[in-house]
Amino acid sequence: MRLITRGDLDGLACAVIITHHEKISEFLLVHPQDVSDRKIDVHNDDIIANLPYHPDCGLWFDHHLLTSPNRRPAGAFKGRYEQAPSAALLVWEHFGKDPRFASLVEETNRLDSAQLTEDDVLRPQDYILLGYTIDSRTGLGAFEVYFRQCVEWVKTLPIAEVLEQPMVADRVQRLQKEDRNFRQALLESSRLDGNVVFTDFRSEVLLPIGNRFLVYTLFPKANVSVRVHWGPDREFVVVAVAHSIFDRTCKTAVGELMAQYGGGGHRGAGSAPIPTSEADDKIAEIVAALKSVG
Ligand SMILES: [Mn+2]
Repeated sequence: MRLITRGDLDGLACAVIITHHEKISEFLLVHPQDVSDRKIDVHNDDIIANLPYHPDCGLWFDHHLLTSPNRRPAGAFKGRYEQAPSAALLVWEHFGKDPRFASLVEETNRLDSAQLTEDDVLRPQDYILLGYTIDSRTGLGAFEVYFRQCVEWVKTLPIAEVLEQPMVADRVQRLQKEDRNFRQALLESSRLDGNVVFTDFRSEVLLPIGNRFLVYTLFPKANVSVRVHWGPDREFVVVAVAHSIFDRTCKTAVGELMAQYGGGGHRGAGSAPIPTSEADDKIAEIVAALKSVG
């Protein structure tokens, strides 16, 4: 029996709980699009968690919005699908709510649904901090080894001891350094325009990376962010828009706004690829729309 999941804290928590209850011979970490596009070979005893539905699987758990009809199960399926703060919560409930995983699930809920405090962004602790280290940008091969290790540690050790493992501590250190650089880059490339914090990373040779919520701690007066950077080979400009997780007053349905520009998303976040020649006009339009709706 294999577990097919996503490489984030929610996927990790699902893996911890599922492997505690079922004999899993192999983990597969995959991108959600590859499941939707049916690029993954799925067997009838596979468990899929925190990913879109695949008709060949044996058990399925997910909580993400089903955006395309091809992701919808045609009839009955085994497992659980509903809107919830995390897939781990559904998995935990399905397997009888083992109290030893209660705080793992609670913290996974908070991170996966971005119900975070400023401290969770600036001084993250425990499972939230571990969650930030689960990041596939460091190269997939090494990442899979790390993910598997974390599953074993989280199953057997208290979270304080998980964070003391050299592999984890090393990633935490790297994250902290990355966040310092990211903060600098954000401050240099961002400005507040009414309720909008606008960040233009087009002049950066390498796209700065770091905690995506950091911008809302630096610009607490903004209720929405617009971030602009180059797409691959500078063929187009990517505009990414997201509601602030601290000031939740933004009234714009972001996915719908982005759909007008050939992109998409959900209510709180979305993005669109904009042709380079039209970029400045379209970006100005998007910012104006966000300011007028408020
Ligand atoms: Mn999730």
